[in-house]
Amino acid sequence: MTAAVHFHDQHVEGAGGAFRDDVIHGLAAAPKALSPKHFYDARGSRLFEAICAQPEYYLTRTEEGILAAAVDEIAALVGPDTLLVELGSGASRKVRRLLEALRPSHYLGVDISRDFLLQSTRRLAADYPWLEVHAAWGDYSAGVRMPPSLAGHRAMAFFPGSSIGNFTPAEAEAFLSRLRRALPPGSGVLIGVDLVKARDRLEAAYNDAAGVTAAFNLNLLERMRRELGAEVELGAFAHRAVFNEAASCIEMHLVSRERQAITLDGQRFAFELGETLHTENSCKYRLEDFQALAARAGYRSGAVWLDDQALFSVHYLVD
Ligand code: AVI
Repeated sequence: MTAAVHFHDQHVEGAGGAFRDDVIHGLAAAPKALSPKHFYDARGSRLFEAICAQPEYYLTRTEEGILAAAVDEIAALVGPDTLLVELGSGASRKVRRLLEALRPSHYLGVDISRDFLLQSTRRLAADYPWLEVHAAWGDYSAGVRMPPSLAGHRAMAFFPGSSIGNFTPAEAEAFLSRLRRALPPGSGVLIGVDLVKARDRLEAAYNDAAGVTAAFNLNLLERMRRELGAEVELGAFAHRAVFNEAASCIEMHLVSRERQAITLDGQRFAFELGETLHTENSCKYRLEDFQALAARAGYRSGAVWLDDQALFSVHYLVD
């Protein structure tokens, strides 16, 4: 760790331990399911960056366009001398434009992928010597914890990419409400939310022609093999992403191509032909439904920006 980045170790158990427990629990469940947070080991984080560059995955570039157009307005709303907290900071690319316009006094990146977090916060510290850079290694979905040295700073949480969509609406509401309680009064949230649109467009974004999303999904099985010593046949599973209209979510699954089993720690988890392991929900909102959800969590809408095709929205929520 270089002196320029203040590191806060907030991971609760060894990451491998949490993964093992969740995999055993998820494979024993009916239907079988695993939290999407486990996608993001170093390889998964790199694959996710590659997904963001795929032509079908409109989310990233659309959100970046919205942020570029709105950044001065955002800076005026937020004001100077804030603490910018980035949730799921990953490569910390989108935040750069915000940092340059807002000139916050402090930055805190929170991410589950330790190596990725360290690399990206070190780069921020090198590129913005006027900024006090903090890195919290942990699972923000379990609740954001402010490092004691940063408590009391008026903050703006930046939660881009429609990662809120990876929670169910009930979980999203609980998450926002916990986030509001974790941040000092008067803090805001700048959050990217993907919008409901035609099925074809949505499904194409999660079934890119280059197969990057498929590799990202299948990487979960590789992680099981590599980190947990699971016996699993990668070629015996296929990637599937479909829009569940009733739930307004893209659902990702790993579909068993045959009758088979995954063996882990001496336990055998049988799969029927066609049976799936549900790996992700990516919920899509109507504008008014998301605003109502945020209101139930105690936030009012300070501003909302859309692209000209209304594919994606960026909301500034105020306490
Ligand atoms: C991080 N999250 C918002 C992405 C999404 O679109 O739900 C993860 C992802 N899964 C497949 N492609 C991208």
